[in-house]
Amino acid sequence: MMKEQQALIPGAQNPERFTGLKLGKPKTVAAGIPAVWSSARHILEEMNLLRGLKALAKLNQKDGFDCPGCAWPDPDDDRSAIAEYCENGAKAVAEEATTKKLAPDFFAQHSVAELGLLTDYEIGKKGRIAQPMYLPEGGTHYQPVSWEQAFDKIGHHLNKLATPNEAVFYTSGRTSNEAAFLYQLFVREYGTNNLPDCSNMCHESSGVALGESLGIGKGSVTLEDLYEAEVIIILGQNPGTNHPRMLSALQKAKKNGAFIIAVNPLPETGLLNFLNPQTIDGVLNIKTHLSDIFLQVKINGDMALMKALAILLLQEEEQHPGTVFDQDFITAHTLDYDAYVTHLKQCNLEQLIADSGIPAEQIYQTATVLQQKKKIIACWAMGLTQHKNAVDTIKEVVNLLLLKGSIGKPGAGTCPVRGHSNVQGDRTVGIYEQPSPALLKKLEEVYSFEPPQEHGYDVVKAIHAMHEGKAKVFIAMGGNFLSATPDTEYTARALRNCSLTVQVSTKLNRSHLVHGKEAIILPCLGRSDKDMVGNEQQFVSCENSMGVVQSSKGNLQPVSEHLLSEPVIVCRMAMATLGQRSKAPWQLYASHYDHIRNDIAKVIPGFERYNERVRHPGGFYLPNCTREGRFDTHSQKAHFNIAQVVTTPLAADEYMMMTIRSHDQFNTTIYGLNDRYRGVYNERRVIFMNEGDISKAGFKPGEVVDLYNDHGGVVRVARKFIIVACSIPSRCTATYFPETNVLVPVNSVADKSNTPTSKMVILKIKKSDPQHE
Ligand SMILES: Nc1nc2c(c(=O)[nH]1)N[C@H]1C(S)=C(S)[C@@H](COP(=O)(O)OP(=O)(O)OC[C@H]3O[C@@H](n4cnc5c(=O)[nH]c(N)nc54)[C@H](O)[C@@H]3O)O[C@H]1N2
Ligand SMILES: Nc1nc2c(c(=O)[nH]1)N[C@H]1C(S)=C(S)[C@@H](COP(=O)(O)OP(=O)(O)OC[C@H]3O[C@@H](n4cnc5c(=O)[nH]c(N)nc54)[C@H](O)[C@@H]3O)O[C@H]1N2
Ligand SMILES: [Mo]
Repeated sequence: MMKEQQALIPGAQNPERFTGLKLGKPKTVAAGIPAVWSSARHILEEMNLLRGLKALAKLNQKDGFDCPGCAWPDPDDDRSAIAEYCENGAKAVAEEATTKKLAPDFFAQHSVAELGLLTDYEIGKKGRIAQPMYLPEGGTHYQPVSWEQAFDKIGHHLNKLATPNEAVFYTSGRTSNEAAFLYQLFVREYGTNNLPDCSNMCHESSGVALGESLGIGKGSVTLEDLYEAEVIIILGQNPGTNHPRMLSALQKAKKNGAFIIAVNPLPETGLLNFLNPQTIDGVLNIKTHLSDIFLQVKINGDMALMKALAILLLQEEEQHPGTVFDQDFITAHTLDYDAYVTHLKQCNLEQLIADSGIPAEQIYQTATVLQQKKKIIACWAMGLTQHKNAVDTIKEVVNLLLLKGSIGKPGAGTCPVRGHSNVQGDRTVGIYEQPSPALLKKLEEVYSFEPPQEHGYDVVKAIHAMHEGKAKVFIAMGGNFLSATPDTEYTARALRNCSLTVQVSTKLNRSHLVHGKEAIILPCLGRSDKDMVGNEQQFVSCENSMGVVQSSKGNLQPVSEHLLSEPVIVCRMAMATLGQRSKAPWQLYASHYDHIRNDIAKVIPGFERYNERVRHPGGFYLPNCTREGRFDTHSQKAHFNIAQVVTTPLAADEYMMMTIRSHDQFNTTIYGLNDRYRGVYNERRVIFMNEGDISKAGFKPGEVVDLYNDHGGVVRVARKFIIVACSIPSRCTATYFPETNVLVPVNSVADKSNTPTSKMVILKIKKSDPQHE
């Protein structure tokens, strides 16, 4: 018998309302002219043509602003003068640069409870928040508040806590280097390392795996490497939707002769074919065929696949020594090769192939390709990081690269493709709940205060701490904590337990509506906004997925005169909280961002002459030991990792669910209701299933079902999803994030990285309960 799910918290979940599903054929080619139309439509819905053109003209240009979409790098050399962006970058800009705004009268007319009845799509379409807002204890409506009063309230709450560890300071990955550095400085001077960030739910597993295996938690390749690669393996990533500009890089690699292997449970359109709208070929409908081999892996079957490939390569190497593996590299630079070989010999190849879900002949074919190649790049994203054994899976990918000596040389290496446009930079400048002793020592040296040594809460630990009343004040620098985190109802309860929740935001979202006893919204400038301090225009900087730091300078008139920049907000929050006891020059930092960069240069390695180098068109590369052929592990060698494949047995009526992004969303921001490439229109409450599974279970496509997860003694329910048949391995299913976050158990996390297992949710599917119609 299933136990009842806990009572619902009003407004925590997207309403269970259908919007009218229309199905089309999944697309076989990405981008092209439909993408150009889609960009134009989204821009024109939010602003006039002039403002739209002005924004797009500076998007990703060397003197312009960094796209608020993904972290894919810009070319070092020439950039397209008119269109160095993609369809989804244009949507991200449309969403941010909208001229719609929410003035205080909007909040006076609509209670918080009423706003909670809107879908995420409807909430996002309301516009930019135009003024600081405050929700008093017991209040039903947000009211305007001055910046002064807002900061005083925050300072007051923080200063009355029993210990600084009762406060949590979250960061989302759009925050600039300047703002992020100041934020961690403020938080550590205040006295805690409670700095969870969106990385904890995103590429944390990559950071841990790469750090332990190779000595740096970042990828090693540059765009040039992609152009030179002989093989590019893309695992668990949907670049056509989430990193569309990567397709141009793949196209170029392909023209240079690269062989592309895609590993995914879904035949994602962007992995198949590409029409580059920025080239004549694309406009003339001449497509580039991208993947040469598509391996339709079972959810979490990647580690088994990697091991099977390694075994086949080993067999060949043993027959023809020195022809398959790079023995010189292995001897000079790695540890535990012999142990790894012994381990491979103990594995059962047939079982591994079965666990991967891929036909044996395709795996043999792939091994034959890899056998002959020396320059291999592995790219991956959330399809590898959000699983119980994610860290070991990524280390297994690294094992394969090490066997081939495909690391630390041109055309080869690791490429974890980051999500948010500055998520990598935020970590580089100190947003981390487990700071290194070196960082803390530097802070002490430069600022003469004693930073806290004890590690802080990551995202999952922060949720538990708030739930248990151990954390009482929650402050978010961007993001949408409630909707992005697992176990929506549990997290909602955690946030509601707080005495104060503060959101520094551009747009309204559900985290403003599920709040602590008191709540504050601080509206900030976005990437595209012109940031004036006094009479001088300021710029900030960001680090992309390949470790390039570049300036970002918005050029649009902000929608409201009451907005402040994130760096200024942090300075004023710090002054209101720390007052005279602070050792940092907050006033100076707020007066010109060069002062912030001068001090980042003193504290963070790799930022020497920051102000000078960030002003070079295109910015500068941060140091990267792996790229330079060194491994900064404790042994100064790269480590082969030995781990067992873990399989998750499913009962006869159970399925595995991955929560993925549609083509019309940026995380919890829903741009539209279409998922064009997958042929799903006007509806997000869908569950993708294997055709055979649908009939075996007695369902029909189009039928409405309820989804259940039973983990740790709690049964979670997400009601009303429409079955859509698609090409996906048997027993695997997919739904959109964040609608099904309610089903992701907060206690189901990846080993070592503590990342919620958002791509590995065990599911039962039942006909929809008519009681809930
Ligand atoms: N337009 C747009 N761009 C974005 C975002 C956005 O929401 N919208 N989000 C940004 C962020 S923060 C991030 S982190 C990235 C996310 O970028 P992605 O990682 O591409 O995003 P997901 O939709 O989570 O897609 C995961 C992919 O992995 C596959 N997958 C799932 N489970 C497995 C598995 O077990 N094995 C394998 N091999 N594949 C699997 C899915 O089928 C899907 O193709 O994109 C960034 N860019
Ligand atoms: N089930 C499931 N859950 C997931 C994932 C998944 O694949 N499946 N993916 C995870 C991943 S990879 C990530 S990165 C997280 C994302 O988690 P978050 O980063 O917390 O969420 P976002 O949706 O990116 O945040 C959107 C909000 O950020 C604010 N915002 C936008 N631009 C700015 C800005 O310039 N400054 C400030 N201050 N605020 C701004 C807006 O108010 C907007 O509503 O979600 C995670 N959650
Ligand atoms: Mo992410």
